[in-house]
Amino acid sequence: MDNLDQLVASAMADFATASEPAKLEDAKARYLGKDGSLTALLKGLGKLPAEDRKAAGAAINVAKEQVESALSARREALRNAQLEVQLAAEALDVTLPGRGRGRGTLHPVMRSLDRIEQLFRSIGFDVADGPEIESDWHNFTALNTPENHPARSMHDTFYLQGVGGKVQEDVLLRTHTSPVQIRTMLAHVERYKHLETLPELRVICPGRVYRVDSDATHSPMFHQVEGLWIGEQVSFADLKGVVADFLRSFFESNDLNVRFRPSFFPFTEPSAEIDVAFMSGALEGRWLEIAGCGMVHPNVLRSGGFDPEKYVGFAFGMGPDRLTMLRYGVNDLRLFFEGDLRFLSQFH
Ligand code: 2NM
Repeated sequence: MDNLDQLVASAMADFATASEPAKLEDAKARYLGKDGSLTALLKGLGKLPAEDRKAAGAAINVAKEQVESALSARREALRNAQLEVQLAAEALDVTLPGRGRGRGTLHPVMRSLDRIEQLFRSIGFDVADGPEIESDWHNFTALNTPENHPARSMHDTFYLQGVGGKVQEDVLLRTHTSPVQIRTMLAHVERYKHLETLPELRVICPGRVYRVDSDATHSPMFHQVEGLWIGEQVSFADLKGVVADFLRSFFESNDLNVRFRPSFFPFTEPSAEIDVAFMSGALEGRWLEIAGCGMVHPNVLRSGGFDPEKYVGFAFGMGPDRLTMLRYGVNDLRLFFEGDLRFLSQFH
């Protein structure tokens, strides 16, 4: 049957030119669908003379099988082609180098604190910390700061609010790390109360402190390191030696001038301001205020549980933020607290 062969050839050609699945299914309908030409031929079998029916039926079925197998071959070819396109679009270049993961760096102030701790540990100091939310007694009263001292005013100190938003006069953000010194003194005295003479107490207290103050050189949160050495024979000369030695180690410079200038703090008597002058670099020869210090006031020793008739001590306080600025040549304190990685990642 010539026209059956033609029909098969025409179906194959239509399938081959169907460029996408929907068009292929349209072409299939034209041959195998309800109104398709092959379907029509099968329906017409009944009208043939009985003796022709069997041969014609067999020939039509052969043609139908050929069309069906051409159809499924084309379906698979289109599916494969579509998969190729999708794979090409979603291709990953597994040979590209990874993006990597930054390991991060220590904050420059934390690097200074690590250095400071290491240097003081090497001369026998312990490192202590304590709460940042403090009682008025630990932050002021125990440190010989009288009831009407300006540092107690709302202007300098962050007081906490209790239930109902009412300010709690007694609860505050510590304005210095000295309350940790008080806590450490009390714990030391308690720990060694069975001894006739207490072992020497040498401790530094690094940490965050808070004051109501904010400009290019003041941040409402900043850092402090306070040191304390209590014993039976601790002198102002010891204080000078420890501090001057520390500063020369910290700045890795032996030509560093250190001077002590009389000053006042409620918690020390006598008290002094500590200045340094670098002998080279941008700040050469200029005296810079770097720390405060003094002999611990008898009232403070008593608050810490020490008998001021028997024990003496020195204390000092310095700002690691300022020390870090000097060490790295940073001129704006706020850079430390803005969290800008372009700045922070420069310190390794
Ligand atoms: C300073 C200056 C002078 C200081 C005093 C004490 C304590 F608790 F032992 F009394 N700790 N730190 C002190 C003394 C701090 O900072 C400028």
